[in-house]
Amino acid sequence: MASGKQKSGGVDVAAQDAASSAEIVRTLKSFDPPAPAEFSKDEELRAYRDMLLIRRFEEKAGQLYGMGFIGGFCHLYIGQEAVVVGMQMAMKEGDEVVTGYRDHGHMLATGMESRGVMAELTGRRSGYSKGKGGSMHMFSKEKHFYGGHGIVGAQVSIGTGLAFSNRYKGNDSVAITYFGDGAANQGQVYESFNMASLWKLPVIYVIENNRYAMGTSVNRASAETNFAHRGISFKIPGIQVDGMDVRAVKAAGDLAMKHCREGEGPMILEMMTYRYRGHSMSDPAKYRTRDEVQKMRSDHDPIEQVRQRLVEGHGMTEDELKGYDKEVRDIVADAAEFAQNDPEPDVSELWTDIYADAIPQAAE
Ligand SMILES: Cc1ncc(C[n+]2csc(CCOP(=O)(O)OP(=O)(O)O)c2C)c(N)n1
Ligand SMILES: [Mg+2]
Repeated sequence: MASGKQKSGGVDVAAQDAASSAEIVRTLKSFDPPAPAEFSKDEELRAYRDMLLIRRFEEKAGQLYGMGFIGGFCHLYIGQEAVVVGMQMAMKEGDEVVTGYRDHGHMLATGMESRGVMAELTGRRSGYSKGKGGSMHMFSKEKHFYGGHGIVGAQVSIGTGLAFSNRYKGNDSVAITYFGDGAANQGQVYESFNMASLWKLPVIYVIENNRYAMGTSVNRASAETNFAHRGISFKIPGIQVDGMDVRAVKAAGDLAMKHCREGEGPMILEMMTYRYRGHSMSDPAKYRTRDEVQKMRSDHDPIEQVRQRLVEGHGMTEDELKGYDKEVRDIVADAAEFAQNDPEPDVSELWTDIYADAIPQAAE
């Protein structure tokens, strides 16, 4: 159409375009993915133990589900453990976590008790929501864990709100907001991105790209499959991270925490990860091959990577590692035992925890 410099109502469109493009390039280039963190033996051991706890807990939850002790929805996190554990290692007291429905790993990583999480799964009164919430609805104010949300993407605006609250109060806490590759296509994600960037809110958007949303692969559902670039229009920098390597996650977490705490606004971390189990407990698994799953397990397992480094790099013996395995198995066995024997909630609990203030007529 027009050639040369375009003018529109006196506005220099070409100059605006150039400025905006330069800004986009700056946003993209401002962060190179950092090298994986150097871990001491203690840090490797912490990562090993914390990831193993999540793995064994989830395996047990899967068994209890099969035995009929757990009802309703249950989404296992097996395979993705390095993401929450690496991020947790980069956090400090007061930082908040919010996530979707694949949430047991996030809870355990924040330090919530295995007994309380398992008892909630079995619908018992000592569960985190008194047995009335189940897998997707647990919270812990003490551990700064804000759920557990079944509506895909809902946690993104909640996490942005947490960050707004931190900014308003003038503290230096960061809201770590986890969501999936599928959730990344939700509209409210982009409304949140806009506000977070505009107001420079301290929020880290951790996109757990496990390549599938239920049975739909990212390539079938997403026009742009590089989720680290999803913030470009909002001037939010993003990087892709090897989410199967807990050291890479920790290094990226450190970088993003610093960015947020220095008042630079939000950041996106796209974690390249993989779930080994089905989307939920009922999954026909027709959308991927067994070989694909097997290859991820044998070549990239996050726990095995740490195990190898502990043996080869830190001279730990198999017997020493078995001691950690046993400790974790004992915690999980205790939680399972507790969750099967704890009583169900009393019928009167049907009327509690519905409104902030109890309604007298309801109690009658
Ligand atoms: C608003 C909304 N739409 C659809 C669903 C049904 N649903 C549940 S999980 C899911 C897939 C989400 O995938 P992803 O965000 O990649 O997370 P992942 O399960 O891989 O952890 C869908 C579509 C829902 N719960 N909420
Ligand atoms: Mg997914």
